[in-house]
Amino acid sequence: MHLGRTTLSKFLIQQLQDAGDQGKLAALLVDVAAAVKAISAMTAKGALGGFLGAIDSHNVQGEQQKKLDVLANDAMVASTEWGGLVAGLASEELDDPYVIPEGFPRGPYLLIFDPLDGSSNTDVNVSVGTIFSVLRHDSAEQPVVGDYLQPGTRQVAAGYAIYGPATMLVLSVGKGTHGFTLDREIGNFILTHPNLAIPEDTSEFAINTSNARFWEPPVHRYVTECQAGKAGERGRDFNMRWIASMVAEVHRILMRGGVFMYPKDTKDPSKPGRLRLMYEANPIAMLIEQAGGAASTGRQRLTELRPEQLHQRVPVILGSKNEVLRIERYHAEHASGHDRPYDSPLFNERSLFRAREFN
Ligand code: AFP
Repeated sequence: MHLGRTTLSKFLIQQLQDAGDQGKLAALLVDVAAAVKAISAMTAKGALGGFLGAIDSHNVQGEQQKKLDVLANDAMVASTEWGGLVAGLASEELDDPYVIPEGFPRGPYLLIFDPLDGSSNTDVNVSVGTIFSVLRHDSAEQPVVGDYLQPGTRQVAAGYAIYGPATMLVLSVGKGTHGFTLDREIGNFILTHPNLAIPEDTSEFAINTSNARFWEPPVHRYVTECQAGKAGERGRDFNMRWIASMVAEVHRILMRGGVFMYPKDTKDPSKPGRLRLMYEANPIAMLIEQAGGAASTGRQRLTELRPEQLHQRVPVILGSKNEVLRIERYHAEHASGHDRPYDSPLFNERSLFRAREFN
């Protein structure tokens, strides 16, 4: 790989040459990249483009939509609906899956996306992103909602764009996680961060601490220990970040390690977490795992969760492997009534609750 020279298209041809789908997955990812360039151009214009502010409509989540939410969604649909690569689309901004219009051929993939994640940050000029997930649909039939409800382990590709000081595309087709930087002058994504690897340990955590009163005990235990620093159980100081834009937090973790938590809380019992499984948690979890990190609900590997609804929410704990393992252990110890150090007899070889072994 020639750093600074390999384009996204060349990289995908190399990574998918044995994929056996006549290059359709590579072509779909190139179409997604085209939508990302359009969204990047809109976000970069800010107030000058007339793209800021909210509109008088709400999405299926009941959230008021920003102009850019809708424009980004339109860009993703317009770039991918026509090429004969997808059987259907699903979006945070669309109540139901998008049916490919008559006259456009259908293809073997389902594309699921959050067109603009972190959009509450657009009006304050903080980095936002687009998150996407690709699943297979091998039937010639029109996909129904159930066809989208596949666990994250079935993803054939996942990625995000981050619209920051630079626009970057970070993606995986199951062979590692790789970062590309947009060269605006020539309109190409150039490979700048091949084979991203998350450090197994970290001293940096990200969580919205204003929700502390709603957290479950294992999360309280973990955050309290981090805040206790050198004098506490962890014997070292920790740093905290919260940007309120998941893509920005995840990008930092992929660059230097860390742990991101939007855990289950009691703030709204009807919601087991804030983040959505299909188009936020699962694609990000694939990228994190492909970079050597871990992604969990706190109680199980996130990508093994069997989806039940298209817009369902899920608790998310992801990042540096050893910290995610520790938080899972705290959940297991709490479940067994042993919120004590790991040397409890319950956690010997015969234990019922053992931390997940990462191979
Ligand atoms: P928006 O897209 O509504 O801004 O939500 C962004 C997000 O889903 C995720 O990107 C952030 O990590 C999280 O919400 C921030 O949530 P809080 O606003 O509760 O901190």
